[in-house]
Amino acid sequence: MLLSETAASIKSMEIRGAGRIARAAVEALADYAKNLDASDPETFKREMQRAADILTGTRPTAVSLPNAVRSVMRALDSFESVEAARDAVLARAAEFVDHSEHAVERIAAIGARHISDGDVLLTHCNSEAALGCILEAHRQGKEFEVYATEVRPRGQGLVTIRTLNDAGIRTNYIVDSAVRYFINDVDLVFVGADAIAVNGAVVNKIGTAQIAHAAHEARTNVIVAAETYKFAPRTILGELIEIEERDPDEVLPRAVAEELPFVQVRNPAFDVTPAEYVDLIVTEQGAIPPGLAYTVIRDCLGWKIEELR
Ligand code: RUB
Repeated sequence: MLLSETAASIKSMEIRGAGRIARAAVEALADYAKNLDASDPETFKREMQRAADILTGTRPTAVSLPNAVRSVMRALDSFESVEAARDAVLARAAEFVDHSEHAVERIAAIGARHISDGDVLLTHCNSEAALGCILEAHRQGKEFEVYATEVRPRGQGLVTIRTLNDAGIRTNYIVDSAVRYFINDVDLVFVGADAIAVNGAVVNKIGTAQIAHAAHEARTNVIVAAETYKFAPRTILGELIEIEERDPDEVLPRAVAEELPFVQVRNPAFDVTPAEYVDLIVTEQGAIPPGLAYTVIRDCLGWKIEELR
């Protein structure tokens, strides 16, 4: 897919979910590098940076996107010719996609260990990593059922229930506001993440924080399934993760909104779940408590507090 097409598809959410967004961006960057006609390495790097900026500007919250793009762009730190730079970008992009796919498989294997026969799970939105754990437990022959939320306003829950249904997993489809009503029947909440801050706070689809709060109150464990590139390095500098606010039309048809001049529709796409409502984060490197988020940022992403002083 062309760079502009990929950027448009990410923005319109045809390509969605933090992991898929990251892989699509990296593939678009590789494709752009393959066809980029540049007279010298400096021009090549400049044009690549322009492409990288277009991709990272599409959706602001999923940190997997800038992390993935940065990991490919790091291949351009030193190079002698346009061809060498191109090869380095292509190799780094292929490596990222391969790593990402394996990470999801590894998370599925680790996360599935936490699911037992007879469990009732709840999942919110449509996370490849969280669903991976649920599908793997099912493949292993474990018997359980799932509650899946609708996910207003974009309805990602429909994608989730199709996947669960196709796998033959007993599923209850509920509106988002029914979570607290059912939470006492639930043993384990499984969600994904768009970003994880250094303090272990998890940014995920709007509604996740309410679910985690209800789960905490009911003493139901919350497990977050997230690749290490979902951790947000710049939060160690005190930067906050930007929460995307999407078009009001997604919530209320424009014609109706126009009849209500005193009403403003707010449509944040994500929210922040405090670390104290998260019991475990399952990464491809292993399962960690949220308090160990800094070690992931340091050891897996290479950001050290000491070097930032
Ligand atoms: C998707 C969402 C998902 C995370 C993790 O939001 O919040 O839970 O991105 O998904 P949107 P994954 O639909 O707005 O992109 O595990 O697939 O990376």
